[in-house]
Amino acid sequence: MSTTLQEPSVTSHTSASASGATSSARSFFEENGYYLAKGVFSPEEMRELEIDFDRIVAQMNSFGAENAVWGGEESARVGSKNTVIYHTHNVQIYSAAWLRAFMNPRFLDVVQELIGPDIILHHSKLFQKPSEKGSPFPMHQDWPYFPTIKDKMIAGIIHVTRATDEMGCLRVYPGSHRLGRVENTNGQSRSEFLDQYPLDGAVALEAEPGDIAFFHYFTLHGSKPNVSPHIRKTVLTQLHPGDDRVEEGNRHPNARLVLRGWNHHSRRALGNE
Ligand SMILES: O=C(O)CCC(=O)C(=O)O
Repeated sequence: MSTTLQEPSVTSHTSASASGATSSARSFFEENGYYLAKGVFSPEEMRELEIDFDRIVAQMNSFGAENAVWGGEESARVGSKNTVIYHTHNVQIYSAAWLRAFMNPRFLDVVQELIGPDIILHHSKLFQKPSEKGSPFPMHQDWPYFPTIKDKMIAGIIHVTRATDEMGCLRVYPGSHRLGRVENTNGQSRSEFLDQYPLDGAVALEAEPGDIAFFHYFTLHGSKPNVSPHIRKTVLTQLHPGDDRVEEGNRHPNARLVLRGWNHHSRRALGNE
């Protein structure tokens, strides 16, 4: 497939403060398929949240946490051998502080700017990329994992620690959300299409604690291994507007948490699930 994507530039990105230029957030997001919101949470708030982050990882380990490194050829090609990543879905089932973070008005104001006033948390996901050996993610689109009827799903990665390129920060191809649904792009099976989008050619979104990297679920994204002496800690939120919903029969964990506004698709049967 031929594309009209702009030339990638490593470690360049546009940013805006949570309080200031949010009106430009939507236009930047619509143009580029991603948006890095700077300083949404304060350093103090992140220090508090990091305590619960570490507690979640310790609790997972006490139950025998497994290495959640992706299998498959694509993952091996980007250096996943002998790497480790700790992961759990839905941190809000562990920690009230994290649930409060998802309800934080500063967070929701930015999300509202991007997807409107009805905000549903589909799921959240903790990732700890250990120092020296933190696993990479091959380039992929997210839609194959939880396709929705209106394709309005986005992710917002909340940075608990700094994430530099050496630490395996998120990398994106600006404008790739315009590709729409491309088959076989989940990043876990061999894809000639994804060969056109190597990790090296993507823009690295380096971030500080409290920054949030938002991206559309069509946006091609991935990350390199963490080869630094520092641990990379993030919590990803997967969000959609209240007039969208995942397609019938999708088996991915779905929290259906209404963070703001209304879920127009809720019905009695879902309440019983
Ligand atoms: O956190 C990262 O480095 C990437 C995560 C990711 O691509 C995903 O969960 O879909």
